Amino acid sequence: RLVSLIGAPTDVGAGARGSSMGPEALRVAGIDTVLRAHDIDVIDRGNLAGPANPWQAPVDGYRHLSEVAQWNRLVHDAVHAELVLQRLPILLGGDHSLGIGTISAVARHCRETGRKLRVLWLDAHADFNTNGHTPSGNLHGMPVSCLCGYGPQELIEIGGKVPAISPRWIREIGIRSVDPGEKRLVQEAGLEIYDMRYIDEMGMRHAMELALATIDANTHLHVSFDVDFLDCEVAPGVGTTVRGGPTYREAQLCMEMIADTGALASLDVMELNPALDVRNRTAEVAVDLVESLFGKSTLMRK
Ligand code: DIR
Ligand code: MN
Ligand code: MN
Ligand code: MN
Repeated sequence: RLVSLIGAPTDVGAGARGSSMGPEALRVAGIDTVLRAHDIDVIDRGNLAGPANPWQAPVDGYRHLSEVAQWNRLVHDAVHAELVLQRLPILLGGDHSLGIGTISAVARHCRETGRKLRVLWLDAHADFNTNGHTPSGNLHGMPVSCLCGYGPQELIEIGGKVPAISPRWIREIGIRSVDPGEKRLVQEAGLEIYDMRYIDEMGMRHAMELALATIDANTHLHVSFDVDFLDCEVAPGVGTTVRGGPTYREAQLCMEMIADTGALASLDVMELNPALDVRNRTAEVAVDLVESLFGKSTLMRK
């Protein structure tokens, strides 16, 4: 298998500074070495170079809209180029607003190649705000709504088609923080959400069985992994921790079940914030989970 690492060192979409150091922390934790140990051909493309963080207040409910758009155009082009080369892109974030760039590229490539797209959004947050609902103006709270066509023109049109994706292609897992107006939006859009209550009651296994149920041989599976998906005891190095997330083992099971589909074709690792981490522990956990996504298992798999 062929994998390309793309660093996007920015925090322009976030409310805390520091996710701009995420790509290097994932490299320090050995993401390339770990993948190579699984017989994967890994190329590290280095980092994209976008605008600096001007650290300004929101305008019309959006903070740093033009910087977020510039970063996402760079990400879109870089991710699409890897897909054309038939390589599996791993976007090393960077804040989660960059999911607009990766997923718009993946959706475009699926249109061009006639593949079916499924997006697994692993997150504590639904990331479905609009400028009228956001409590913060931070665009990392809006990538899913932008991809579904609700958002500013310069973000929703990045993939060349509006909307870039249908809400029916998305499965959100691990959700436990949704803002008041955002709750109504996800309901209206009909997003399929396996929140923490569902996982508590039914178990990660059942949630993932349903979330993966419509994947077939022609499916491109994109995983957008916001590291704050994990319980903050396991993963303190993120800007917006929310208590009560999946345990280490629940997260491993989630990744192992995704690996078993054999459909994983692109990946984001987002929101890692080394400035808030403890001796790079969160980066190491993230790399460990990525290893499971690429087929690490305790015993021989049947
Ligand atoms: C909150 C926090 N829902 C907001 N969002 C995210 O500001 O929109 N934190 N994505 O990671
Ligand atoms: Mn293409
Ligand atoms: Mn989040
Ligand atoms: Mn997120």
